[in-house]
Amino acid sequence: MRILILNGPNLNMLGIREPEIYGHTTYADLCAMIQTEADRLGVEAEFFQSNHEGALVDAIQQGYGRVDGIVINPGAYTHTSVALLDAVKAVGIPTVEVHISDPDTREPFRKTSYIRAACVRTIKGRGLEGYLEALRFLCEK
Ligand code: CA2
Repeated sequence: MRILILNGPNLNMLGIREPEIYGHTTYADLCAMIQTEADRLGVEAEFFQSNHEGALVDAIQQGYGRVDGIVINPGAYTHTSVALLDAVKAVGIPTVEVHISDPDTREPFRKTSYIRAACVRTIKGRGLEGYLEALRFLCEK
């Protein structure tokens, strides 16, 4: 089983800025944490982060026929991107939406998630542990 872990804009800044919201763990540490859980579960994890919407669409499309699940934190594109929604719908790969914070309890503009409609589950407000939960969920499906 192969799972694609996608992170959207600014998530490469994890652990560097806004630790009160996103914590002190860096993006590299996050990938290492997920890799450890993937090893424990016996699944292959593939990582990709981009600040560019089209690059994330390309990564989702390239998963077609190749990966069994996607874990995605689309960052701010959660609240703006019909293109990411369409990409997840187009490939039909079981996808879990993850947010470190709970966007529903923050500014009103964070309440909309376009991608949610195409996802099998949303995990939010659980910190980085949410990514591990998403991985376990996809493995149990
Ligand atoms: O809570 C989440 O995971 C979000 O997807 C994070 C996005 C935000 O736009 C969503 O509303 C909720 C922002 C990611 C920015 O990440 C940073 C990490 C460290 C420092 C600055 C930004």
